[in-house]
Amino acid sequence: MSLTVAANRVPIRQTDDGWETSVGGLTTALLPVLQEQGGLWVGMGEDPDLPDRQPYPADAPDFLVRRVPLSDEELDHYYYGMANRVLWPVSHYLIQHLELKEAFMETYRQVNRRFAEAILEETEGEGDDVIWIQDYHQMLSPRHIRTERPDATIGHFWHIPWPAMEVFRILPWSRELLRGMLGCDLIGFHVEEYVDNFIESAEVLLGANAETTPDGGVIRYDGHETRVEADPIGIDVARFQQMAADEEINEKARSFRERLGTEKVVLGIDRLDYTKGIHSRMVAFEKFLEDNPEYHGRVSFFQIATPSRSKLESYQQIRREVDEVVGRINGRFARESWVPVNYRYRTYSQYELCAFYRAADAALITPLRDGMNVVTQEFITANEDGVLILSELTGAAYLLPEAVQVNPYDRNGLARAIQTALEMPEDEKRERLSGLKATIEELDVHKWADGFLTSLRTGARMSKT
Ligand code: ADQ
Repeated sequence: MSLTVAANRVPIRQTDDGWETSVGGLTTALLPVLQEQGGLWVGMGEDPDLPDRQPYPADAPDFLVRRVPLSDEELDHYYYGMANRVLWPVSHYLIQHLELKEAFMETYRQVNRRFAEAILEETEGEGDDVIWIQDYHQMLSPRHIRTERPDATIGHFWHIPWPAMEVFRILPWSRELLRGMLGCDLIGFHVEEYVDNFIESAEVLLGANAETTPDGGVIRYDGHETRVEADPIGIDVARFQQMAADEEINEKARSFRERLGTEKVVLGIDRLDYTKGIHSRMVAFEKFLEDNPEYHGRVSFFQIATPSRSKLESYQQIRREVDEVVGRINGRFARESWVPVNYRYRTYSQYELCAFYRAADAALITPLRDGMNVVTQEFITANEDGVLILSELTGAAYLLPEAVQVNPYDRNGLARAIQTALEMPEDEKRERLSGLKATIEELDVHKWADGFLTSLRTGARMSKT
């Protein structure tokens, strides 16, 4: 088998020491497959100085990196426009951020077509070769490929929520986008609820014929069959377990706690995105401090937010709002050496994040909506004795009943959950965490990739134990 991956970004980056593969769940899962079997990775080209075709690694190539070069305006409309100002907010039910501009869709069409052309140029489509497209940046390319090559094997994994049909249909291009997706043989989502929403969208908006199966469903449209199924993504469990056992990381975790100087540490780690609920979480922490003066001086909230999509006004706005609420809480409650909210606006290495995960007594992971949320899984794997407070509006929540689940819009409920977490008896904490760990081990990202590719190639999902 030869594998073609199409994702928004290519999996390699240039550093001062040369080229290296980027860190992240998707690359961790797919690079071993590409290295073993050879193949191709297609992604956007943002820098005109980089080649369109780059065999990697240069000295003994395992696979080919193919860039689809984009002009600044194309990047603006396709990526910052259609992907991030249309598909992202609508899929997360945050339609106040929706900017429905025809020019975004026009460029999205062109860029999707160019991705499809790059794939067709570089592949022959023989035997059991497969094409695996990732995420909401490429909804139309499956149909282009299907039209040119009716026998191609095309899969797609949708990493964010698929919204309720009534929300998806707000998009003036909802039918065209769905038709694009239905060029696939298999579409994977994190959880069954998204599968159900997708099936309903296809039935109602396109009049497609759908049948539910034990694994998800089969949609028949325009003479083609598309299977849909839930394949929840995982993390590289072994890597996180290994980091968690590393003495240096444990030393870092201890010194971090000492520096904070409080009995209890509550942690938040996210991309700075309005879907992640960082602002509401801070307001809930403020409420917790209001209601529980006995915790003043005894608990610190440590929030890390990675800069993300910072060119966009809505992201600049959430940054200002978070800065403001941190200032307000600290201005109100800080005393002597105690700073209630510690906030870092920067990126850390996975190694550093692991030390924070180990140090925390509780993780506050409260997105307003999230396809899965893998920070949850990283915390569960790396931590030994903490409590997970998890938004019920995440994909992860469907899989993790042992978490303390909260509605992220419920400020009082969230404030009470913080108290519950900080006062939870040791044996209950251990019991919950061991249930959570068992689930996360099953969700491993390598199993996820193998499972999806097997299902795509054989037309049947591997049986889950
Ligand atoms: P994201 O929205 O990016 O992913 P998430 O699943 O939480 O969300 O993954 C974030 C990743 O970024 C984690 O691996 C985390 O460690 C890392 N990260 C966060 N803050 C960081 C920091 N300060 N420094 C360094 N790294 C940081 C999308 C969907 C999710 C879905 C994933 C995978 O929105 O719902 O879980 O894809 O399918």
